[in-house]
Amino acid sequence: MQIGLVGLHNSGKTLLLNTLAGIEKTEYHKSEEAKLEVIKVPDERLNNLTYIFNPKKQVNATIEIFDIPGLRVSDDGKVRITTSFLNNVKNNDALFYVIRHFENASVPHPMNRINSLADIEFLETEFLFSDLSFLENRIEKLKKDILKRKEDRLTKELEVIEKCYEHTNNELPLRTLDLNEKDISLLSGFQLLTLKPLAIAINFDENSMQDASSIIGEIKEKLGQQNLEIIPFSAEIEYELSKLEPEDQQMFMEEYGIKESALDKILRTAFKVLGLQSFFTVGEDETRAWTIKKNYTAQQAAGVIHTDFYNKFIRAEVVHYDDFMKYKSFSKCKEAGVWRLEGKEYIVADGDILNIRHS
Ligand SMILES: Nc1nc2c(ncn2[C@@H]2O[C@H](COP(=O)(O)OP(=O)(O)O)[C@@H](O)[C@H]2O)c(=O)[nH]1
Ligand SMILES: [Mg+2]
Repeated sequence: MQIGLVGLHNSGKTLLLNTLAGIEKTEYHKSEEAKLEVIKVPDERLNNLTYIFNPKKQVNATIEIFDIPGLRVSDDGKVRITTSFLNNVKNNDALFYVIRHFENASVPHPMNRINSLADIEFLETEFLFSDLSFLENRIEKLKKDILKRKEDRLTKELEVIEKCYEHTNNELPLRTLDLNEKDISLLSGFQLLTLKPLAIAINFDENSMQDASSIIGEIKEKLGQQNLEIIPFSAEIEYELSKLEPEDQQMFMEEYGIKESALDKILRTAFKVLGLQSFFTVGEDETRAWTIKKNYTAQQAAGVIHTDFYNKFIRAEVVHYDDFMKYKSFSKCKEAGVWRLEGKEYIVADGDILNIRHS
């Protein structure tokens, strides 16, 4: 599962990803290469479990983030979508737009403007066009095929594709269309861009940060997507912050009037948008957060730990983190009746602590 950072050139994508990965500015060149980093997902629950079990090591869940080279001005002075850009975007399970709202005279914006709403609309419109032209071609092809052989499968697909086409033609992203699971699995191979789950991070500077919430409110209203996750942050401040010792961080944040680093929020949102969740395993050797998709069964979750655990699964011992923190030991959880034995069909909840019994 991979989330892609999408935006115009110089919006702060690489600085954000390098800060998340702990890479110093001096260590990277501004080569505009696509790159993938595996990033640790912070989780306070896991830290608390480590505190209780005091194991040899703690292993956090990870997330893959892909830095897509941003759009630049081409020879005719316009910013144009390229095929390689679209292909890079298609390659991701979810998208994170990184949108510029910082002033920096030495770093030109490709369209010479600081207008976060316009930049979001630019991307959304291009992606809508891309989907629309794909859907148009698909409809044409399906109609031809149906003339040749009237298969049920083809007419069903045509129905779904036409529904998508109509929605896209009304300039609405496919993620706002009500689709059932069957429709979604039918569409999944097509890599439709506006169907990909989306979150937005807006990169403010220290002067505009205090207006962030009103600007974001306005953007949500204009886009008509109140549920869209839009996170304000400052790539530059986060970078500076990440280089400080913990005792100096508080003072630095007060100076800029920010309460907490936005990096955790960005990672948690990426995790959520990808439809991922965590379960934990605990013991003397390690406490560990594992990444699974929502609705995974106990047996599927066991398979993430080890294929043998999937094949030889007998039962899962389950205590939810919230229950565990009330009693702080498995024996007390048993006495209180919150420790359970579950079978292979059990749907794992975010924050379950599992111990897999296998043959
Ligand atoms: N002042 C200021 N400069 C920033 C900020 N974010 C990024 N930059 C600068 O903008 C330039 C482009 O950033 P980069 O991350 O390479 O952009 P990308 O093209 O989206 O990958 C770099 O020189 C950054 O230091 C910010 O929040 N404030
Ligand atoms: Mg870059």
